[in-house]
Amino acid sequence: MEEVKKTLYSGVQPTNNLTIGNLLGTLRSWRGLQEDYDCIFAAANMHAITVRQNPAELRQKTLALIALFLACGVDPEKSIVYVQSQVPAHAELCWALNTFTYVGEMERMTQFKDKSARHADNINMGLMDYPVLMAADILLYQTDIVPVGLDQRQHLEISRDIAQRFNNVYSPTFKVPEGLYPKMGAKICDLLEPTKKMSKSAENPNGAVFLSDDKDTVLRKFKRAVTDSENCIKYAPETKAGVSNLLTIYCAFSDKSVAEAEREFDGKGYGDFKLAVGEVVADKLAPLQAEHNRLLADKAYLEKVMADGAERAYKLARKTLSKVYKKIGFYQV
Ligand code: AQP
Repeated sequence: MEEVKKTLYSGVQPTNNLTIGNLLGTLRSWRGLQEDYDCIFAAANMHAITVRQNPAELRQKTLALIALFLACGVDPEKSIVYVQSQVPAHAELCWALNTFTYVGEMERMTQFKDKSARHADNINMGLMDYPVLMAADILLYQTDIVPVGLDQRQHLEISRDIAQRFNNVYSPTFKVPEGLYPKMGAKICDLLEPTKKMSKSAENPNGAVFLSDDKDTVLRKFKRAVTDSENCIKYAPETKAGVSNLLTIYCAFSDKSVAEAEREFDGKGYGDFKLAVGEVVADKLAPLQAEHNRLLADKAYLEKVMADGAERAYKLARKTLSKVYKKIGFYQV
């Protein structure tokens, strides 16, 4: 008998340029997870428009993100790779789930508060509704597991709450998903402000290492990374945020433990340490960049992957939506 695998869902917004935070927080685990789960990976372009985007750029970045998924080892024959807006059920389920979500809890979301402060001229309803759309993304596919960075934990908790509320009012309809956070790299911080998360839309691009950065740029950014005046390479996130962040990045990219890295740099200065971190990151990014560029040159193939993925996702999503519509009392076509 064929083994029934659990379903895994994750998405990334096609905004700005992706950082090593996005890679370590979620993307790089995807290749291996495909072996154990039925995976669905989305370019979350409906989430992206909660902040104003240039249309041509959004289209280009969406295609580039699909290429990046594949460059990271996602196999479109095994996993579903698609663009969120090509499956209308996301918007439809989001609307229904809005009626199970309270304004007060959306106002308390950390990301909403951060993004409202950064985009004070455009605090739109979509920005506030972001977690409900994310709940719809996950719940539509009867997802068991959601691999994400720690910044998304609060949103995942809300997805679970919404699923449970709906299930309690009607009858079991949605699976209640679990988060999967990487052991190393669940929260990569900004190189210049190491108590804040590294973000693709960072105000100062020198604080973020982009997946497209060339070796010189990577080395320069690590050289300027904020540390402290102790000249001691130890992992202590509470008191040595900068050094601890660099150690995390080093360990995640070199597959070494923190203890091994601390021993390796025992007695060395921050200059040598930062250079070593920069080298390991740049060396790991180079083949990824080459594969990404190779894939980007084949637009027809990428569009085919998107079309096939959308078709497969559409069928699964429709099944759940139809179940929901039946329970809430909607006529269906
Ligand atoms: N600094 C980070 N450390 C670890 N994981 C991270 N993720 C994001 N930043 C870090 C994880 O990357 C995935 C995709 O993120 P997203 O595209 O949904 O956007 P985000 O979480 O809002 O990330 P950014 O970089 O801050 O994007 P912008 O600036 O566009 O809002 C998620 O799994 C996330 O946890």
